[in-house]
Amino acid sequence: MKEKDSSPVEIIRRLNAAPPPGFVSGESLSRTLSISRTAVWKQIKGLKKMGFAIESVPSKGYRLEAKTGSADPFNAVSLTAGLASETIGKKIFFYDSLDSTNTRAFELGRSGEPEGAVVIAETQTSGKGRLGRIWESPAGVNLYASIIIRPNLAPYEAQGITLLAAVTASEAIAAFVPSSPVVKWPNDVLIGSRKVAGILTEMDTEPERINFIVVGIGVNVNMTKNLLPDSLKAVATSLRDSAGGEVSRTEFALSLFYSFEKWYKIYLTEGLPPVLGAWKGLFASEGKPVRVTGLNDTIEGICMGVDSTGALLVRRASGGVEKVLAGDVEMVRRKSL
Ligand code: BT5
Repeated sequence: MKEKDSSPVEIIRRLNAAPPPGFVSGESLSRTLSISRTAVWKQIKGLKKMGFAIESVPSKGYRLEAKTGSADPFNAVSLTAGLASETIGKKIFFYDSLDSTNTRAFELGRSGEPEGAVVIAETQTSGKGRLGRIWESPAGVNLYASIIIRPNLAPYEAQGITLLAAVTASEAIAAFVPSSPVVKWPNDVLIGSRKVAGILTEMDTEPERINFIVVGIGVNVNMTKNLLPDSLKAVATSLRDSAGGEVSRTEFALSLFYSFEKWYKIYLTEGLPPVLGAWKGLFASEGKPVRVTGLNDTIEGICMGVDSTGALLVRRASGGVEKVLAGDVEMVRRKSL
């Protein structure tokens, strides 16, 4: 396979790093990248086509205009050029459209793509939620990302990764909105009581050992309600709703990768307790009456938090405490218990 040309990323990196007033001369780009002036000019033309707003001023050179709205492209070049993480996002597979980024990441995981590879799509035609549900994935406004990781874990330990992803997504979201996000067990991130992000963790495993995990994260970034079906308009929200204006998807995705890498390193060195501690700090249902719909039954009771593996604990009216491994939680009114 032909190696990808790294010059577009290198040019954006240099323009991003240029001190005020932000100009970098064509001559300096040509010299530092060891490409001809004509090649620089062609690359700049290509980058403009990708959506980068680059100003060219004779005798001064090239400058990136302020990143706002349409001048803030979201693609593999903008992401790679801004990457602050070492492993997560080092390899980015970016698509205009996919059925599901998780499905593609799974194929890539099976063909040996390394830990940290990320699949992103501008839209998903069959975005997946849990248990066969649909993740609405309108084009060009949100983040649909799947991260491949290869931790040395037993299958039963994978629940921890879902909690880790929820902590990560919440941390990244918190940096872009004024209100603090909360988590709903096991995998939703909410602003107020509305869902802003969902996580779908899938794994390729043998009985004793996980081969790889695909962590699918869907975040509503700049989506407006008119892009959602009526049934979700009152229960979903986006960063834009909360921030009161557009959020850079590139900046957000980079911050998500950075947080993910940070928490993943903590998890690999210290285990689940610190992740669980952070997750508990975001969990708003403890001590509250809940109804949990599992695969086979529904139970109601008081939420007692989670145990050391991340399983949900619910105390029934009879006093017995149930441990729930999978299901959906909703808050209920106390008098119905
Ligand atoms: C989830 O499932 O919340 C997991 C969502 C994971 C999506 C990501 S996107 C990247 C990667 N590739 C994929 O194909 N999937 C992952 P669950 O807990 O089952 O919630 C699904 C429910 O959330 C739906 O039944 C709707 O009620 C609601 N929903 C669907 N789309 C939504 C959206 N964009 N925003 C908020 N809520 C949504």
